[in-house]
Amino acid sequence: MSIDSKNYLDHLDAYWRATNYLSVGQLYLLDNPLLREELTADQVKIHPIGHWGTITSQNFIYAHLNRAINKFNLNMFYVEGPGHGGQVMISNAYLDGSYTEAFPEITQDTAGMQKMFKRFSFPGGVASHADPKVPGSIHEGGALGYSILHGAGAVLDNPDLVAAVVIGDGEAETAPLATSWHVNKFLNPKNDGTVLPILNLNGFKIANPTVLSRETDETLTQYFTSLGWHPYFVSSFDKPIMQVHEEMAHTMDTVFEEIKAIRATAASQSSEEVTRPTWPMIVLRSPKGWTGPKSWDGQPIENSFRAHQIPIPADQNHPEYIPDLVNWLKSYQPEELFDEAGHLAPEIQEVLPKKSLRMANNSVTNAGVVKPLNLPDINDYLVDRQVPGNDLAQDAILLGGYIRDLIKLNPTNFRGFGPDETASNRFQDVFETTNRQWLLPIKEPNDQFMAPEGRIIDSMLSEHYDEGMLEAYTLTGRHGFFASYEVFIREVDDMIVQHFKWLNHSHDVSWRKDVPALNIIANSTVFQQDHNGYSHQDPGATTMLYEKQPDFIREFFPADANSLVATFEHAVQTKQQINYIVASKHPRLQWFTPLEAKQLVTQGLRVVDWASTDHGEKPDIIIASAGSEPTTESLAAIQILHEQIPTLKIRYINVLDLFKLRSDASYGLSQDAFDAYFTTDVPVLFAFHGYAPMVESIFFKRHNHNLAVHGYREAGDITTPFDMRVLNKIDRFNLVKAAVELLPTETSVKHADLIQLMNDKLDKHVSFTRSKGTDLPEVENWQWQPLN
Ligand SMILES: Cc1ncc(C[n+]2csc(CCOP(=O)(O)OP(=O)(O)O)c2C)c(N)n1
Repeated sequence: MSIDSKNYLDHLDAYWRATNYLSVGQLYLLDNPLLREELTADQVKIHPIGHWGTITSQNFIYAHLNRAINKFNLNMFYVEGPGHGGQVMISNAYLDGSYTEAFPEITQDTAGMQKMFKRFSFPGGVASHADPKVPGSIHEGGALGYSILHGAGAVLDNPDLVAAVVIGDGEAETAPLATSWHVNKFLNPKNDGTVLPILNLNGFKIANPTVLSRETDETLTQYFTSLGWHPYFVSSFDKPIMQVHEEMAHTMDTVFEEIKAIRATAASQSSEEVTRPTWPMIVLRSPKGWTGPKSWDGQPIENSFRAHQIPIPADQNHPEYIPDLVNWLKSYQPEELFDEAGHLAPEIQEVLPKKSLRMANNSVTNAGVVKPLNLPDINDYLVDRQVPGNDLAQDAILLGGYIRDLIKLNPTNFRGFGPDETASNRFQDVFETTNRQWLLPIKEPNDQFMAPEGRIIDSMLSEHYDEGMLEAYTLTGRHGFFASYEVFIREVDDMIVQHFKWLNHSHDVSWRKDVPALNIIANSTVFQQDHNGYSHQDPGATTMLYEKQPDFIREFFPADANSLVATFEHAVQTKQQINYIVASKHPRLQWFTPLEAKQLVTQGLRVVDWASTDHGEKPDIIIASAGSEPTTESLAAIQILHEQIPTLKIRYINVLDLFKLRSDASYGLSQDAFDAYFTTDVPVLFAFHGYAPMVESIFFKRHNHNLAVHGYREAGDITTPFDMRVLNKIDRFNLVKAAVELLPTETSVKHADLIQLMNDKLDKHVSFTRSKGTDLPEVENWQWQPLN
């Protein structure tokens, strides 16, 4: 049967009807899947839950993508922007056999179909979205807006791959999606694959019309042309269905010929020569709830917002509406679509792609081939200092050098993403080996480090780009990092949360392979924003992530360059987790030897002997810190305490991997191990980079509640680096005061003079900074003196 024949399109139409039938069945039916007997109330769900409005247009697109695969032998996968229509990918995967391969109990017969219907959006069953249990999905689609970015991240460094990205017209209104059209400026047509956006203008969202659907084709042509796309329009309105199939088939043919031509041109050029092609895209106008009930209760359903979820109220408790449901289901003529046993009729099966090209089975959607990274020898980067706390370095610069060489060793499966901040975050050494990928004209010397091919994508000021593309890059088996100002990671809180949810749920899916970690580097942190001020001061992503299930998240607070590089080396080797690394970029004192840095990474925390005076005995006080500035201030406070109260037995603990302290994490310290570090009763003064309640809540589940935590407390401003610490009371003087106050009353009253001395220092600090605009020399020039 020729793909271009009318006969083929008749079969494609039948296939489409079959997917539509299966999609309605999943919404409503518990049993009697092919209506071989009269449908009774107990065979209908009590609470049908899911979405209808998006389904048939997406099934239509999917069917035509299958046809294009057959015609052009494409390596393609599907991104379901309106992921709330989970039936789309399930129905299509079921018919092409991928679903049964993933879930053998869901057989391709009446019994399997019944199970598939029942478990959809049902307690103990599967989600109503394109979640990790859906073969072929890397995009859950519940949080609208990220579909193009996920498609783009997947095709980076996958030159043969096409991401067919269906975008809802409601989704198109979200901020991340609205800016995603510019992704065509960052994909290299020679080394990267193709994103084919298919915008479905079905006219409505949950309760409103959509903006783009009310614009004319002419206006939309101008809009998308100005964004660098070549839009093709197909409309299903006011014409026979077979004409719509013909128009869609013709459009798909044109689009894939165009893509082939773009690729052929790029193949004849060097990767440095290529420029941004005008990629094609498709706009499909179709009614929301297409092919479903036309109206209900005198109100339009098809082509209305009312089609969004469950269009008619037929359920077990409303048997009077069951005949309407049956009429709807039978309108797809299931008797023509499925044979006696419930298999898809053999002649319809001919429109399915061959096994290896099925979108639901594309290996790229299941981590692809995870190639472990070639790692540089970390010993070439770690700096061996004889004395701690005596010299300054910029932690991020050391890490930049490590990443530069990591990129050199892994030229096709490691990438860095950032919102215009790679240089600002002090990773500029990476540009000794690579460039920023950018397909628009480059104007040197006004521009710098830009080329059509480069391992850094940071030329779009969009945290959504970074997060979204990195997510998909890792979900398809590659490695990388996203570095951003700490505060603006909050722009993508929800994206990180959605990725966490993906990892959490994919954990339960036996056939899903582990994917490389999502590494987030929080630079330009709250205590390093003295030149930007309060708007740039928020370490709250740490708290937000703390609230999640800890098995998929780690938070690292390296206090110096050695421990930062050792942390990063560890992070890029991990899988199935989000690594949140808080990194310092300003000149800061350096503390740990290469060995100590590595031990901190493997153990998560360490008692630091050279900063402790307890000499194996029970300490009078434990001082702990997590983060660069908290560590410097804790150590400075220890020095003052030791000078002023030489008999005081202090234990200092540096915490790198904070969640090791959690009792609710599988990798957390046992209660005994925790007590060995922190005891059950000795006062603990904890200086923390983030908000204090997080550490307080960790300790709440431990024995020792004799705790004072000093962290960021929203006392932010544009001021000196040390004044930021003073304002938030994580400075050495306030820490000393807090330590004395934590000591038993009889000891602390003896040291009223020390409290007074600290108050004097603080007063001096205030008057000096307010008159000179800089920090006290005794603070700026302070160095660690070994404790005797
Ligand atoms: C970021 C985000 N905001 C709001 C919602 C709630 N929501 C779910 S579906 C929907 C309408 C989606 O419309 P559209 O993208 O056109 O999808 P379709 O019409 O194909 O269902 C909304 C607002 C959401 N899922 N995600």
